[in-house]
Amino acid sequence: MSRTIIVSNRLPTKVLRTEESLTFQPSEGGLATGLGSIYREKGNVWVGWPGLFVEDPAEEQHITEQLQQDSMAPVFLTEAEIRDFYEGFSNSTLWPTFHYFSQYATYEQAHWEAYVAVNEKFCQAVLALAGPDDTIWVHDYQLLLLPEMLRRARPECTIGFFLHIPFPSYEMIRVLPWRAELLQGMLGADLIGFHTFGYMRHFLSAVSQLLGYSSQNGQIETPSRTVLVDAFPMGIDYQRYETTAASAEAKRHEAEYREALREVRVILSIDRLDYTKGIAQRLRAFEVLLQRYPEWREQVSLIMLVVPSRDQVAQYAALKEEIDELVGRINSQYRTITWNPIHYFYRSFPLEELSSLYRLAEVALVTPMRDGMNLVAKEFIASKADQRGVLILSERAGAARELSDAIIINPTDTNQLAEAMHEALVMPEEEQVQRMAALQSLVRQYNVFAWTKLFMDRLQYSKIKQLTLATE
Ligand code: GDG
Repeated sequence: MSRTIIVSNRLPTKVLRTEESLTFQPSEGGLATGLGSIYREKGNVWVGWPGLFVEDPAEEQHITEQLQQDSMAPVFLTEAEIRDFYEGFSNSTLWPTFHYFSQYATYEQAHWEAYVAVNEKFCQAVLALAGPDDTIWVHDYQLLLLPEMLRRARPECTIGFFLHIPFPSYEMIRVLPWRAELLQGMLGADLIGFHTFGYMRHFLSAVSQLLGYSSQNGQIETPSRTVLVDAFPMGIDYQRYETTAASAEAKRHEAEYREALREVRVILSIDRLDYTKGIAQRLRAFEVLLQRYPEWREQVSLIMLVVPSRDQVAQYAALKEEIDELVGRINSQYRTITWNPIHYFYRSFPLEELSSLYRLAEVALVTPMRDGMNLVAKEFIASKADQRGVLILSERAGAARELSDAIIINPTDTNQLAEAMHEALVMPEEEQVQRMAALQSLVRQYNVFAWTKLFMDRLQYSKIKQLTLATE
């Protein structure tokens, strides 16, 4: 019987070490939910790093056995590997380059070597499990070389690859010293998926200009094989957000917050700490709103959640300081005894509280400089039972391709963003409902389960096509 193997940098369960014991904490992330129904099926497995360093072989054995019971296979990484492969090549070379922040990118040979070695380590872990007829679905920018490594060892396997971040223009990719190896690595797959057609077009162009392989209708001819490329915009577990937002607990939290805020209207902002998310620009735009429209002072507050992330990387620490300063400056200038312009939280919240904030907010600001998709935009939409509320969305988030009923803005245009906030705050209810209803029907239909099925169906199709071409 053929099986499906999911591979990603992190497992959908995080293992934490406390003083005397280990805890296994399942992730609530979108990917874990979407692929949950696949990897838990009999015989299937998810391969990835469990999130902690292990030196004791007995402990390694214990963790492996525990994870195995829930269809997971760990790849253990050392501290040096996390430093050079993860913080180094993945997050200091690929992440900035793929998000058009090349000024932040470093090009270290040692980081590249660690990246190759860790992709090889993942390859060995998958090969220990994979038979010749199996289907392997590899995820994201940390594992760009893995499809080709697997292909060499298992030529008959069905291999899919999905990139969760943008694929940038050829002009960005050509800067990377290891550009050809990275593209060749991805081309080991039978099917390569992106969030949008724009990213797919950039990929086809890079492959053609750097490797000389032509393509037609999303089908690349390499000297040895045909590779299909397509767009699969990722969705969320709509029902989960809808139900959680309607739960008694979410309503209770909302009532509590409402009481504390009195009549003040709420604009919401939720992100991981990342320079790609446009957090500082958003704060400046909120300041412009307060300057230009004094009537909103004491009437509107910005609730801003920033979830700690990658604070070992220098630019992230600097961004944190910039945000602290901006919030401090704006609050000290405009606050009154009874009103706080910005409520800023640097920590993560449980889902029920997140849902109550989605309920509470009249406006959501999702204004990244670049974002592969952005799931916060979709979660806000799913949480709006009464269909009131306005989404302000950056034209450079993948989600903007689908969510055209949002107010679409250019996140570097501070004036436009401030005007969009004003427009959202005065938007008639009828228009809000009209827009939100359209957004909801789209996000409900193209949920994460539809996304998974679409990709898996297309992957099986790509293999059948490959076999037909081979016998012709
Ligand atoms: C990458 C790509 C692409 C946030 N704060 C809390 C919390 N969150 C959850 C949100 C959302 C998730 O984190 C963030 O997902 P995004 O899609 O917005 O962004 P990335 O983490 O950068 O993800 C992105 C995604 O992959 C999928 O392909 O869309 O473009 O960069 O689900 O709700 N969750 C909880 N508490 C918080 O405080 N529980």
